[in-house]
Amino acid sequence: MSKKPVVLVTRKLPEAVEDRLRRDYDARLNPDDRLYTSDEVIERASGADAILPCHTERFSAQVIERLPDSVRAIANFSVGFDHVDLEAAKARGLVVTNTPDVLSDATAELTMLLILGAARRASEGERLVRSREWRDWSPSFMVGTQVTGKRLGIIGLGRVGQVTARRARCFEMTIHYHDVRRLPPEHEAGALFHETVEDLLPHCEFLAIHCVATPETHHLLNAERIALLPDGAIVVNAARGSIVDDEALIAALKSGKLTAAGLDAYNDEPNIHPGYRELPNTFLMPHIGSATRETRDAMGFRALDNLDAIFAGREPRDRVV
Ligand code: 8YV
Repeated sequence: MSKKPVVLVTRKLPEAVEDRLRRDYDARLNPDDRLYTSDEVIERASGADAILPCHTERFSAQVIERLPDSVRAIANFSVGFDHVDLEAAKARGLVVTNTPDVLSDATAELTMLLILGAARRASEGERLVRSREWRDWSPSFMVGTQVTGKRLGIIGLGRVGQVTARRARCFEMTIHYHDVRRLPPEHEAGALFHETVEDLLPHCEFLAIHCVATPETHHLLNAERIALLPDGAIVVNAARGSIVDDEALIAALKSGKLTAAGLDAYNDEPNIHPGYRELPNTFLMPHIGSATRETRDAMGFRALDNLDAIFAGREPRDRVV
């Protein structure tokens, strides 16, 4: 019997996924789910054929350069791959894969939670009830923004963006979007395309960020662009923190330019900008977009399908490099 490929798994994965890993691979698991440093990843990858990491491990050019020669592939347990220097991976001849599609429903669900939580002041309300500070009811108590029937702008109408649009239509929202190019009508499903972000923003009573984090989208939502949003708009981000300029968003939330923000992705997670915590008009989640049992299983199986293909000499379905 031929030797099973050795796979370094950096985080604890769902049981069913680890069962399959143990069955088909010589799996180096992380039962304690300890966050490895880059040095530890490099060390533990000694003799491994592949690494199955999460977005919590960074593969910079320097890390990739120091990976043992045995490593042929990085099969990510994530749809995002901004934690991997793709140029360096390509130069090293590494195969890099991700897990698209399977987390679109969960992430769009979370986006709706952010929209509703930010609009209906869920953080404030929850805090009041839990702290026993809720004293009274009055017509002016905890009045928020209605979601139904509003205009939702989506930056990045990809897989997750399209599901968010579908869910938002159940709230009778009108969808506007910007993407690098206009989508075919079956994917637009009636969403109104805007050639530039600047064209889109004035239409957005709500703005949802769903684009990929790249050098081009770094701080895409900055002070100049926030100024183009209608006064009182609500911004949500379940994509990546780097797309937002924190200082600009916090200033707009403080000044009242924006009514609220719902965030699940931040710069420098988990050490987020302290300004977000201090504001009453933020609804903050700890990067749990894909955190459902169903989706986490599906992400693991998708990463394993990619590994299976690589070791069978087939093209993996989700190759990004
Ligand atoms: C995941 C995500 O939880 O898949 C992604 O890109 O941002 C999250 O939903 C995480 O990346 C798992 O590694």
